[in-house]
Amino acid sequence: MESPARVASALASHGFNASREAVTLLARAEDTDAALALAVEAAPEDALVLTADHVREALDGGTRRTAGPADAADERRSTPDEPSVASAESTGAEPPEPDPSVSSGTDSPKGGDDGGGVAVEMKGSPFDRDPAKRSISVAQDITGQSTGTGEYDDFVRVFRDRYEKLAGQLRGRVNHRPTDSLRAMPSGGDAGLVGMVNDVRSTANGHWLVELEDTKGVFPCLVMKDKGIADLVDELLLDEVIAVEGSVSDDGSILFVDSIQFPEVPRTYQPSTADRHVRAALISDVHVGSEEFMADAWHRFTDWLHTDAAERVEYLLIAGDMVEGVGVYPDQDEELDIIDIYEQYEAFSEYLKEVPGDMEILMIPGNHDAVRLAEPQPGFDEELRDIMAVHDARIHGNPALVDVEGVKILMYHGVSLDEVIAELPEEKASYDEPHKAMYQLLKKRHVAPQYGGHTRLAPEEEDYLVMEEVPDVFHTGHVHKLGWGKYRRVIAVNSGCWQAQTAFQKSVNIDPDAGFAPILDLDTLEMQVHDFN
Ligand code: D5M
Ligand code: FE
Ligand code: ZN
Repeated sequence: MESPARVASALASHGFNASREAVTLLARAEDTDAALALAVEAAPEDALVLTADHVREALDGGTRRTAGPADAADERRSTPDEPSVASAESTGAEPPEPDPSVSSGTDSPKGGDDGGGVAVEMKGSPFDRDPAKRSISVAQDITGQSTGTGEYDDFVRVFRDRYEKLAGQLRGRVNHRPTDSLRAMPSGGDAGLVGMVNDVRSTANGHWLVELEDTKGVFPCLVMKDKGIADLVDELLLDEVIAVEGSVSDDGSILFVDSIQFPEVPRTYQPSTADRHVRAALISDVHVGSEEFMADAWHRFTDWLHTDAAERVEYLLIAGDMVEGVGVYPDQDEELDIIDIYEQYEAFSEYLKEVPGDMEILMIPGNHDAVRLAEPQPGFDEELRDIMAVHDARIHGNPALVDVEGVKILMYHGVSLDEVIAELPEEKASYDEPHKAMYQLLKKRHVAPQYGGHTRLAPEEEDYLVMEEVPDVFHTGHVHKLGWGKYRRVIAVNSGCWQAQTAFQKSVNIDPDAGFAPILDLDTLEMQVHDFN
């Protein structure tokens, strides 16, 4: 059989978004190129999507319609080459795919009976891939809303908004006293404070002094080393918002901390699920244009998307770094395969054409993409959208909160993960377990708490980086490591990449997980990772 991905790509270059069945029919034709030419020739001029019916009509010349109602006729393949499945969540393997594809096994092209050499078999399919059943919408996205000018006042406003939003989540849990009233407490006593972490330093005796800031001022809070909560201090990042409780010294100058609270995902959080068996592929970091972009693994992935095994995979979510970009890191040009940024997007668009035309694609930018680096990053501009117009992919900003059939997926590229991993102890966040770094972000209810290091911030009307809602799924990339797990029932997945190790990564010992596609069941929230190496 011809590579379905190649067929899809060829159809796309004729302007057709093709359904998976259409592609499979053509890929299985005896002479795929001839069949392709026939289908393209015969398809109605105004058809945007080339359907299996169009292909059948073209190949049969309208004379050999064997299967029942046209819409139900659906080509199936048996025993697709299933790539190896890395592993499933600890809860066990994913529920066995109902295997309605069980074809009669006579799925080789019949060939030659009508002189065209492009005859195909048709069988009914119980699958229902009705796009009308899909629903995907975006709840939060900076795209088109950016107003920030980068003035001092904008920064003040965005940090105030962060404080307000996160303090709102914490205030009900402690007896919050503003910093000015703490200072005025006549003879100390118990009190709580909700504040933004302004500074963390150790004292001469090995205790921790955490300075918290609210809208009235800053207040020193002392965490004693033997308090049992001292290891939480390890998790603190500057500019995150926490609550503390304890007792204020008699002179009102310091708060002795008994407990520390994070905004958190509620322990009882119950994620929502889709009402039908449908799946989404969650990937990121394609890096087209880099010499290390793994085109072969990509072809295997997109070929797989055309098989029965991927039947239920109806969504493709890409969390940034579509292309390698230019001038992102020193000496990056030495490893560029394509040096022009627009040509990189053109090439990316070609690779995207291999994806079945009947899948919904949604993407957000990353730090290698041609949008502003400061977060929140708006979605691609018109010029880039035009280049990537295939599939009508949905293009949103970074981060974006997306509702896919009732499942709230927070997509964020993940630049802050470098920071979380650098700041926190190894067991709490590391490149080998990137999902644990994501747990920290969930706990802090902010995708990029610490400002001023790796993470660049664009001050906007409000802080778009706060997780106001708890997502059901948190999807990031950037660190090029694969890792997933559950944090209080929220799925955190960092999706690896499609770029082999670069010279820089080699120099710092980053060993990327490339060529994997995490596939998420939207009805059970089970994860399965497919290896396309
Ligand atoms: O980043 C991929 C990963 O590698 C991410 O963890 C940052 C790190 N990285 C890659 N190149 C560099 C350079 N030159 N300096 C610092 N950190 C780097 P990505 O943004 O996808 O390339
Ligand atoms: Fe990347
Ligand atoms: Zn990145």
